[in-house]
Order: sequence, then structure tokens, then C-alpha cells
Amino acid sequence: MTSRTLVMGVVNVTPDSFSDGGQWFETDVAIAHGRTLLEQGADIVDVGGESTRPGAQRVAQDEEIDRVLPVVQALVAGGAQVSVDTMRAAVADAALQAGATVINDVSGGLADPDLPAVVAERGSRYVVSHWRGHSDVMTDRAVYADVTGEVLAELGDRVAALRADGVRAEQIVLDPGLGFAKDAEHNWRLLADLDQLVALGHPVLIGASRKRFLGQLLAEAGSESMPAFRDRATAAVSALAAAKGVWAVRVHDVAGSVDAIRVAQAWREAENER
Ligand code: PMM
Repeated sequence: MTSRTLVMGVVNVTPDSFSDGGQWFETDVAIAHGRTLLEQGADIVDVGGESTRPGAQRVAQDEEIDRVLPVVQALVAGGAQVSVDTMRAAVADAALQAGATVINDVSGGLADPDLPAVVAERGSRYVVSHWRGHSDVMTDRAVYADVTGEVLAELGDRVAALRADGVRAEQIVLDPGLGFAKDAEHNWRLLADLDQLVALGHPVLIGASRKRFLGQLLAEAGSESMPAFRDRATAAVSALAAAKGVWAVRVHDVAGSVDAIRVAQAWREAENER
């Protein structure tokens, strides 16, 4: 039996996330939402206090800690595996001390050079995404001659730098960073070339959930395309990514991806029994 792709459910404790419009901003509401995602089958809950949507302003560090920490503490107390979506060493450190087991850094260690040392010292999993700059500049940096080749090379450079900072290879999860300095065409190319990322030998995480490229696809087909209507398309990506052997998908709607991954898993097992 092959190990199943995990589902990471998103809890954005932000007033301005593109994908869920600040619905879970209050601490109690965020905690309740995290519990709901766990009941729906999430393996990990990813708590974030800073929006990364294109054009977003950065939140102050203390504010980010105030948003994230009580939610992490409550979910850990309930026995959950908790990931924290942060680019800051201080937030990562506080979250890991509170029992989080994964740091999800969309900058892959580039935004805060002190973050890798925190992860190295505490031994958590470290999701390293491909990134070319903060939200205010990332659209301008979506320029590639060969998107897959460049993303793989830049992720390889990050892995080497992180290893030099003391992060162990087993801690590292790679993420192509869909939508981060990438337009729709770049995202589709990276998904089509997912085998190449998986072949690097680290677990892979895919974060396609409710992203604009899915909205564009649905709009072109004449379907409802606002973020809340992108969950079925997201589940389709989850099934296809699971078929490629990714470690986890990061999604807002957990139930749909849990089912999609069950389908992919049953399919793979039947293939393996042949
Ligand atoms: N995308 C967003 C936020 N965090 N983390 C990882 N590892 N990969 C992603 O693709 C990713 C992420 C942006 O979406 P959201 O804030 O609406 O969930």
C-alpha cells in the first residue's frame, strides 16, 4: 500500500484573505473552523495570520503572533497536527513552542533569514515554497523563459542554503508556489511537470485551492468563478496531484479533497495489485 496524500486544511486568521474574505478572523471563530476541518478529515490544520494575496500589505509581527498563537494553542490542545503559515522567525518560534509541528513558509526562507535556524533548532517539518518577492512585487516577477526549469533550480538553491543553515533534508517539503510570481500559464505548466518536482526526492505540497487560475478556467467555460465556487475544481487538482504522489494538498474545502484523494488512492492501489 502506498501512503495516502494528506489534506492540509486552511484557517486564515486574517481580515483580508482573497479566498475566504476574512470569514475566520475572530479567534473563537477560527478555532471552531479548524475543528470543523479536522472533523471533515483534515490531517493537518494550517493557521495563517498574514494575507499573501497579490498587493497585500504586510501585517506587524506582534499582530501576527496575536492572531495565530491562541488558535494554534487551542487546536494543539485538542490533539491536532498544526502547521503555521508564516514568513517570520519570531512567529514560527512561538508557534513551535506552542506545539505546532510544521512551518509553512511561502518565501522558502527568503523573507526572514532567521527563520531557517528556528526550524533547524526545533526540528519541525518545513514547507519551502518557490517565491520571488512579497505580494507588492510578485506580479512583476512572473517572468520566465522556462518556468519549470527555473522553479526547480531556484528551489534547489533554497534547499542547499537551508541545509547550510542546519535544516535537515528530512525536514524539507517542497512547494512550487502556485500563484506566487506565476500567472495561469505558469501554474498549469508546473502542474503538468509535477513529476519533475516529485523526482527531486522531497515530499511535495500543492496549494492550488481557490486560486485565480482556477477562476479563470471556470470563467472561460462560463461557470461561476468567484473563489467560493472554485472548490470542485480544487478537488480535481487534489485528485490529480495525489495520483502523482504528492505528500499533501493545502485546501480551504477539506471534504471535497478528502473524497478526491480517496478516489486517487483506490485507483493507485488497484494499479499496484495488478
Ligand atoms: N498559498 C497561499 C497561502 N499559503 N502555502 C503554501 N505552502 N502553498 C501555497 O500555495 C499557499 C500557501 C495563498 O492562498 P490563501 O491565503 O488564500 O490560502
